[in-house]
Amino acid sequence: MAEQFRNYIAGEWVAGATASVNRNPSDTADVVGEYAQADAAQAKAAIAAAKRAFPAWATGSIQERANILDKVGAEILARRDELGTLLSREEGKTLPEGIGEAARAGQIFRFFAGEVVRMAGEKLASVRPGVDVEVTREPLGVIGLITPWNFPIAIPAWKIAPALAYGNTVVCKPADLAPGCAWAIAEILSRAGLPPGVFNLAMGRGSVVGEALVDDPDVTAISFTGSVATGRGIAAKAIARMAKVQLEMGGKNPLVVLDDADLPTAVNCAVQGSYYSTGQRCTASSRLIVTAGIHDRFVAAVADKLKTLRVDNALLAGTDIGPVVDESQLDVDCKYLEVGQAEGARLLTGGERLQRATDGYYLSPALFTEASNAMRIAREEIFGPVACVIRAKDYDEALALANDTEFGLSAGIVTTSLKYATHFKRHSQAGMVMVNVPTAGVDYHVPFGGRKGSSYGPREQGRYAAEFFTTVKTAYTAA
Ligand code: UN1
Repeated sequence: MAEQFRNYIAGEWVAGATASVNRNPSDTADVVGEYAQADAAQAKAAIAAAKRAFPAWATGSIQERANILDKVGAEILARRDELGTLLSREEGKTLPEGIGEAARAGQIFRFFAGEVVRMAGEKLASVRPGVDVEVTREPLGVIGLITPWNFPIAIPAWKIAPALAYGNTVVCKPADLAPGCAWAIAEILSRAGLPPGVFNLAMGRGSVVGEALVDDPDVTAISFTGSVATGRGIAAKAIARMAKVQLEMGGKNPLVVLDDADLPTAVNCAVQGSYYSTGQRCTASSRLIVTAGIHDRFVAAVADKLKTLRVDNALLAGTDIGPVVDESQLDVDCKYLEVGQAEGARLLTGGERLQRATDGYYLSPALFTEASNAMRIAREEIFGPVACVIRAKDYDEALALANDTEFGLSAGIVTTSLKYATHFKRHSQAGMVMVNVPTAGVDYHVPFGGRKGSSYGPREQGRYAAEFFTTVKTAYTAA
């Protein structure tokens, strides 16, 4: 029988109403475990526990809070290989990527351990003589966290750590498809000295647990990462009841390659950004916008490189690209391969279902050329190992194409020109701009987020996380 993993509510491990099977996408015969699924009543119990725990946590010792977060970070870092292996097994990114992501989660906890004791306010003179003004930050209350499957340890970490650091209590609902890493974080938190109810894990379906969090008046704020459609639905409901909301959603990130680019750098940025982690990153570059003078050389070099990549079981040494996360995502990817060809783009290489020693959702990295920015493959987020090349006559046209999208998360340029790099940094309409580095793969201590349809609300990560996880108070005192 598969191992059973329970929810963590009010400091107790509790069985769910039902359970769901977490399966390894590299080897569908391999069951990671059976994970509890909360029903609406259990979600409510988690919210109630977080509400009860809030006053004491919000006003308790900041040294204790910092110690707990530091301890959690240290344990995640010490266990990075084991947690990274779990991640790769449940999600399908390669082992080096899984271990790297686990390490990132540990660093995030340690970063926010430090932030706990660095929270500062402001003191100003009032325009009225004899009056002082103080501006301070306070926690919000119970925060509902809804996290995706594609970064199953880093994204829970980058929402849980700041939420707790700034004095909030938490109910976390991880993705149904890959809840194992969030469960592991919950298990570490359960031994770290948190008072019961400060952190609760309620695994289960978005339509049940997610909805309970979004609708409950006791949940003050919701931070969500996932699809555009789900995000829009959450925003509408949250705003209707005046809850604070932070959304990280899709991307259709451009990587501009100019004639003066260093070709190996351009190829590395394109291949890393578009195909690593199986293209399942909201920061993935899916539009390669290439100026005429380098276009053919770039396309040939990327196609050559893709042929050398090994697509196989995520846990095998030497695998460059793991499987697609599940059958329904594979269907989406394959549908877009058809759509692109029907629209007139040329599928230059890849896009084939592959059989490997273990039965998994393997797809070879697909590159379209002769794409136009009007095509659906250039406008809609695919979330798979699929990218398209769009030809541009010069930098100005490339910039215009890069910005011609509903999204605005990350945008990259490969160039040796200071003039174009500087102009692109100023004029890109994305939240994050990358010069000679891939669009995906971000640091943990600086703001993360986008513009337009990609994000809503304050940025995540770094000290900017305080914008979402706290509220500001302005106090006036006449002495
Ligand atoms: C990264 O590119 O390092 O869901 C992080 C996502 C993003 C995280 C990307 N929120 O893909």
